[in-house]
Amino acid sequence: MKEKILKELIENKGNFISGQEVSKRLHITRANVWKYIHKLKEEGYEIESVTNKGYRLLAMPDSLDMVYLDFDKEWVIGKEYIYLEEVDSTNEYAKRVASEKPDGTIVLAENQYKGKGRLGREWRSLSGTGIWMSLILKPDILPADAILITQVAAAAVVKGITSVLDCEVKIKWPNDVVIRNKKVCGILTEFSGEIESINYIVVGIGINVNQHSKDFPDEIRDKATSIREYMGKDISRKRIVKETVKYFNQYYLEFLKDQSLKGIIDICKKYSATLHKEVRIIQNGHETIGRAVDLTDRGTLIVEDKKGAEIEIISGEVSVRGLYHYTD
Ligand code: BT5
Repeated sequence: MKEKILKELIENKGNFISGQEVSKRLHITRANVWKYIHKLKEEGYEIESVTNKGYRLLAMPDSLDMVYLDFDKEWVIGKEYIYLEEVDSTNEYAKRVASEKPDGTIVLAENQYKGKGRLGREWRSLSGTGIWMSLILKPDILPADAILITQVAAAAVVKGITSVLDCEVKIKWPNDVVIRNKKVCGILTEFSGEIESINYIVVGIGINVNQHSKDFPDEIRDKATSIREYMGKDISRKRIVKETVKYFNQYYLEFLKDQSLKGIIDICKKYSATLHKEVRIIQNGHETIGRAVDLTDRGTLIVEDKKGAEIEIISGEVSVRGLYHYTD
């Protein structure tokens, strides 16, 4: 019921809605309307109450609880939205519910106590400061193509952030987004499927938004950053979620339509922090040093090694000179 009242307030944002009308429409007493308004105020919504006029929403807190109310009804991504105060990991949660949820379901949590990166690494997810979300996808593509979704997500994150803020973000292939050579976002794509078909893909996106540098633990402080650190002020997470979801929806549908990443790869190239740099790649314990020369339309990286031979990298650990600890 609280959500319904909030929806009424949001749809009439800036204008008064009468308590009596709301009580009639939602079939609850006026006292109950007041009770829910009171709860919303406690959660940080600024609501003005004036006798004979009713209630008027002035400002919303930065909770990501109701952000889906701002989503376009036509979007596939975010049609179902699961908001959690706390979870082990949104990717793990998404995998637990994936079989019964539709394509495009979003799982978002304020806090993750076991946020994870690739290869079982830890993802630090300080409560209420970032965007910790996973998307459940059920595309009709081959399992080998599931990894391409990481590029869709990276393009959506850079477009999502740059459409809201004048912020210099780049993509470190394949799954990081960086600001001023430090990591601001990590993407983790996991999938379940058979040889020929996909049951589901879960793509997890973690974006550091309002952390201060001191909020990052010692071991990552010199390679992690937040949007706040770049902008010098707190940033609304809502708009970034909305725009990222909007672009993800657009690129995902484009990708499903043509089964091609062409347009998306153009964005990844434009914002690349990897191309034309010296890179060090570790694959199956083997190290290659070379220069990143191209990104293919299949989302793979072409590296020219010291002897001038071109190698196609599909996945692996990539260090880019100048980023994180790879500076020597
Ligand atoms: C990633 O792995 O970058 C993927 C991170 C995905 C996080 C999202 S949040 C929502 C969803 N639910 C989850 O549980 N996960 C996803 P990888 O490339 O392996 O990088 C991990 C490394 O990044 C760690 O070993 C640290 O060095 C560093 N790191 C950890 N937390 C960080 C943070 N908040 N900001 C920047 N770097 C971080």
